[in-house]
Formats: sequence, structure tokens, C-alpha cells
Amino acid sequence: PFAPSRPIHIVGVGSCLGAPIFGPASGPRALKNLGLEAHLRRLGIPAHWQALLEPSAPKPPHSPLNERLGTVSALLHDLANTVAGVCEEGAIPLVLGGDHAIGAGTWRGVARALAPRGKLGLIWIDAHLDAHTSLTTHSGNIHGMPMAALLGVGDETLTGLPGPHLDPAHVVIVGARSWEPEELTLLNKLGVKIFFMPEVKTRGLPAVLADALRIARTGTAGFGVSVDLDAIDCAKLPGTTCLVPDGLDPQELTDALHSLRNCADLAGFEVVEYVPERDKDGSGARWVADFAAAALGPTTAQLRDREQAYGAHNYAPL
Ligand code: 6HN
Ligand code: MN
Ligand code: MN
Ligand code: MN
Repeated sequence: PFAPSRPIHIVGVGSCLGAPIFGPASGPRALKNLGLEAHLRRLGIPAHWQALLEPSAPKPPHSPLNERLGTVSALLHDLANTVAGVCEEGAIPLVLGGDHAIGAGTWRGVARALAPRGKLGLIWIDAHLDAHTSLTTHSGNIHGMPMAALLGVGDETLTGLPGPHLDPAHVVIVGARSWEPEELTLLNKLGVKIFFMPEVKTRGLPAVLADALRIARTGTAGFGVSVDLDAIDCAKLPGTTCLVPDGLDPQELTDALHSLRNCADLAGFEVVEYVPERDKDGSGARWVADFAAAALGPTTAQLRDREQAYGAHNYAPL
């Protein structure tokens, strides 16, 4: 009797290869152990934990960038193949990091699966621009590079995955407030739209997200959303790698992400940079669950169907 919900296949990626700290490597396992899958299922979301990918070698404390790029590259190939498979099954990948370098694999996998039908649009919610290359990086951290790599710019280890690069006309960044000049120069040259934090504060997140959705959805076959937890104000979500003040409010982001669940062309959802050891009260994990549930929950039409069958407060269990 119900419009079927699209299945959600969770792919955890326990990597800190792109980050300056080890913390994000344990993010997806912590979310798994906290029962994220069962939590989503209780909310009527047909989620199942599909894979927990890990790098072939752990990151030594001080390994040269070239070594890290090689290990990341192998992981990205693995991740892109896994994610493309999820999309080809007709499911939506929910990718959980791990540091944001994994984004360079997630969205190439989704774009590859979507390619026969058209382009992939992408909304990147982040304090940062993540648009460095191995030549412009100040820190040497690969999680500062995935946006450039997705656009085809940077080291071959990150850009050379199979499948199309993204079209900058359909890529948009929301919440930016920390960057280095080379990143902004590149994104301006390519024409990527950036909604900086002051504009989000003035106009409100719902209005900005509506604009971002138009950019990512118009003229594309589908779109994805990548949430870097450092987009949230670090006073309200300290359980992440980079602590950046003056960011989004997590409840406002949850509310705004509700608009995604009615988008039949939502092709993937990613949440990265969860650091359990900094999440002292567990609120960070709850926000990750809330973001995923808001974006991937039953559509308005599905909820109406269920209400008609069971009454407003008595949904059928999964
Ligand atoms: N992230 N722009 C800085 C760098 O090291 O390149 C920060 C990067 C942060 C990346 O949070 O995903
Ligand atoms: Mn599957
Ligand atoms: Mn990021
Ligand atoms: Mn960031």
C-alpha cells in the first residue's frame, strides 16, 4: 500500500589518511557500535550497514605526502566501486567518514553510476573549500584537496579514478569561513558557487539551501550532499577534526536537510570528520544520526500513506 522507500546502504570509511589527527579513523565504527542502523530503521528508513572500508595500511605519524596519496588512492578506488555498486542496485549510499579526503571517491562512484542518465550535482556543506592540490597545500593534509580532485584538478592519484569529473556549474559550497587564497582562486576560475557563512547568517540556511539545490539539481540527473561536521559551529559540535567557530547551528541544519527527503533525485549522502574521542557527551553522534534521518527519512507522501493505513501515531514497524 505504500510508495516504497529507496533502500539506504551505509558505507563506513575508517580513514584518517587525509587528516592531521588519527581520530576520524574510528568514526564509522563508533557510529556502527552506537546502533545507527537500528536507529534509522526505527524511524522507518530501510537502512542496512553494507561495508566498513579501511585503508590497506594505517597512517604512520609522519609519513610523506606521496606515500599517503598512494594509500588514499587505493582506498578511493575501492570506495568509488562500492558506492557505484550501491547506486546501480537502486539504493542510496550513506557514506560515513573518516576524513573528507574520501569525498574524492564517493562522488566519483556516484557520478559513474549516474553517467548513462546525465550529470551529478553536488552540495558541499563545509567550513572549508577543500580545493587545494598537492602543489598548493599549506598543511600537506589530503582532506584539504577532495573538491579540487572531483573537479579534475590535482594529483593523478586523486583525480585519476574511472568515471566523469564533476561539472563546476553544478557544484556548490555552503558555510565556508576558512580557506587559503589558492583554493578560492581555483574555485573562482572554475565558476563554483560558494555561499560563505556571512550570507548564510543574513539570508538564513533554508533560503541558501534552496539556491544550492537549484544549482545542483537543474540540468543534472541527480545530486549528492556531503556534510563536513566542521560546517557546524565548533562550540555546538566539538566531535570533529577541525574546530572552526561561527558555523551553522546543528538543529537549523537538521531542519533544512528535511527538504532533501522529497527529492527523488537525491543520489547519495555523506557525513565526514566524526571524531568519537572528542565527542564527550555523544551529542555529535546524535547529530550525525539526525542529519541522516532528516535527509533520508520517509517522504511526505509515504508518511501520508502510512497515516491513512495506521493512524498518525501508530506506524507499522519495518
Ligand atoms: N576538511 N585548508 C586547510 C588545509 O589543511 O588544507 C583545512 C582543510 C580542512 C579539510 O576539513 O575537510
Ligand atoms: Mn547493497
Ligand atoms: Mn571538508
Ligand atoms: Mn572542513
